Amino acid sequence: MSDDEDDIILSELNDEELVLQMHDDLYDGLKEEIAESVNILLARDWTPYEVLTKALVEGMRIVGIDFRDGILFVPEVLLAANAMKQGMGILRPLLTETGAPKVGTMVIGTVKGDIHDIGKNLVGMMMEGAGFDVIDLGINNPVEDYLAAIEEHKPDILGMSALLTTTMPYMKVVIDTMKEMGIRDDHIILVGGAPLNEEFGLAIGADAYCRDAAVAVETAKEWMARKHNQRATA
Ligand code: B1M
Repeated sequence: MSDDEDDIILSELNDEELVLQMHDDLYDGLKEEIAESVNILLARDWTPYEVLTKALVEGMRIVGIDFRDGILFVPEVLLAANAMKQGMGILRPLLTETGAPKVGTMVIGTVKGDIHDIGKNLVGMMMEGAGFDVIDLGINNPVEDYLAAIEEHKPDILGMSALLTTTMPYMKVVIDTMKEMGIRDDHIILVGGAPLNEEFGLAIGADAYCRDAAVAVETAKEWMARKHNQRATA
């Protein structure tokens, strides 16, 4: 880090400068600075969702571009991911606090072979904030983990996340197994992750593909309403 960067006093930057500085700090994996900046923006009355999307998610998007282009490597990206998680840790209680009555239960996990969890964690937080009980299975889940959690928690919604083109087909393994067991239609199945799209989601037999965490919440609510209507008219 240069002397110039050492001299930056985060609280003296205006909002726009601070957000750009956060993108740089995330890129450099500076978790203390990220934590400080998140707190500064919150103290300036930014909503937790704005801090999340404009500062953290956008910063990670930039990291992703340089990772793709071979400018950043796994160790640096891991540091960036840790800094992102530091920021998310501060936002988590704010995003999950809700006065809303419980609207349903979701089991969510990243599929087998895949250890990316930032996006999944965001979806979990936002779903909790919208009044869902969320059971997070973590990363690298074989079909057996999903089935055990479905059996134990009887969720309304099963959510799966995959960030790799090599792991996303595993979602179909889970759905096909549920079909074979005759339990597919007992649950709403939502899928997400950067390499997926709507076409893929429908092709593997999911109910919907969710582009981001906000869409996941909206989609979950829509499908819960449909489920209630179906019950009412049955
Ligand atoms: Co990885 N990685 N990575 N990586 N990594 C990607 C995904 C990649 C696109 C980077 C690139 O090349 N541009 C690329 C995949 C290429 C491909 O498959 N086509 C890649 C690669 C290649 C790899 C490794 C193979 C690298 C290597 O070892 N050589 C390796 C694989 C490890 C494994 O999983 N087996 C690897 C490792 C890692 C790290 C460990 C260093 C780290 C993960 C740390 C962690 O998650 N704890 C990492 C990271 C951070 C990334 C990038 C840079 C960022 C991912 C992220 O957190 N984004 C990523 C680049 C990219 O995605 N552009 C990349 C921020 C997050 C908020 O967005 O996860 O998309 P996202 O989640 C969004 C939506 O997608 C959606 O909502 C979220 C919030 O809005 N969503 C859901 C996600 N899940 C959902 C589930 C739902 C609904 C919506 O359920 C209902």
